[in-house]
Amino acid sequence: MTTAEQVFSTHLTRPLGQPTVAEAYAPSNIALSKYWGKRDTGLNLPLNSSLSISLGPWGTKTRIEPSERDRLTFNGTDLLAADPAAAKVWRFVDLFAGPDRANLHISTQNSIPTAAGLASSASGFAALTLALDGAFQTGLTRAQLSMLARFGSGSATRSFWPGFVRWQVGQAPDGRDSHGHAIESPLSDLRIAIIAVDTGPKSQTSRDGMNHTVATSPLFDTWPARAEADCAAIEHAVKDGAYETLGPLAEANALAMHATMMAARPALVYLKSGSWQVLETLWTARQNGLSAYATMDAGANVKLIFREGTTQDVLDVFPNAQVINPWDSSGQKGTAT
Ligand code: 2P0
Repeated sequence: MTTAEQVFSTHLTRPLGQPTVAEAYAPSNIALSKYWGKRDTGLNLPLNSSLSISLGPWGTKTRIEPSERDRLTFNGTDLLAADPAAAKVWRFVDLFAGPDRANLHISTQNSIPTAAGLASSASGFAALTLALDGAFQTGLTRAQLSMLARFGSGSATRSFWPGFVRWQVGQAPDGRDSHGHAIESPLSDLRIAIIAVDTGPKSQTSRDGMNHTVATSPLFDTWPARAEADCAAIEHAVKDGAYETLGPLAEANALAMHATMMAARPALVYLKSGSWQVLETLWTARQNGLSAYATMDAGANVKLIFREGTTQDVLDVFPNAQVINPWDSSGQKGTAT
């Protein structure tokens, strides 16, 4: 059985050498075709492929520098090593840089507005992986870095490129072919709106929720094949610029994921009454001609996809929506402190 340590040692020369100062940015992403369930928890391998759109300026900037002692600063505040989020980061840094690595100061800054209620382990682990790559000059390809970021968080595989990205499920037992790649598309006018419903902590982490759904939901048997088929159909729509195919497929895929979670025992329900209100408002507006579609992740907030020309119509229905251009790279400016 392959271990995470063996995978990292296969791709990275040991010892890695002395680090230099490096900084990197990665956007968060939202899946249009979801990842929910693992075939291998140790190697964090998914049961199906998934496909996402990046969140442009909403992401994470991370700076790494050599330091006398290990130090992790998140949004300007130092985190104790025992903090669960910090422990996850240091575990990943140890995997990447090896057990005898130099001490590091890692500063990370999230540009995602707290009020949006979107925590982002995806952009966090992608930016950390890119910063480690810069600090140790590994020479790995972006696909290899995406594959390694999977060990921090599965959705991080999709945060290495702007725009549409597919995380290929892969076949190799050690997961070397389970990573992201960019998908070219004529849909450069696709926009995302975040409709914040609840900004508090979620009821269960994605990781626990996923494992609980796989273990107990009687609907899960049909999920991996359905999700793989949805991902293939969504990829075709993305490549063909077929927005009117993409939107309904993405919404149906998200609802199928939530139905599968809700069938778990006990039920796993991330959506709240406010989420349903947004969906009902959207569905009514759609009957009246609005061309926008919804997707929801492991939380109560609703995200809409639509074309740039529809932005004002979306804002008329949802005045508090925060609109994002997935290809806006302004998030790369500023410093990680
Ligand atoms: C996704 N989500 O495809 C799905 C849809 C949330 C709902 O990927 O266990 O934080 O670290 O691999 O990546 C969130 O799960 O989970 C996620 P791990 P991750 O975006």
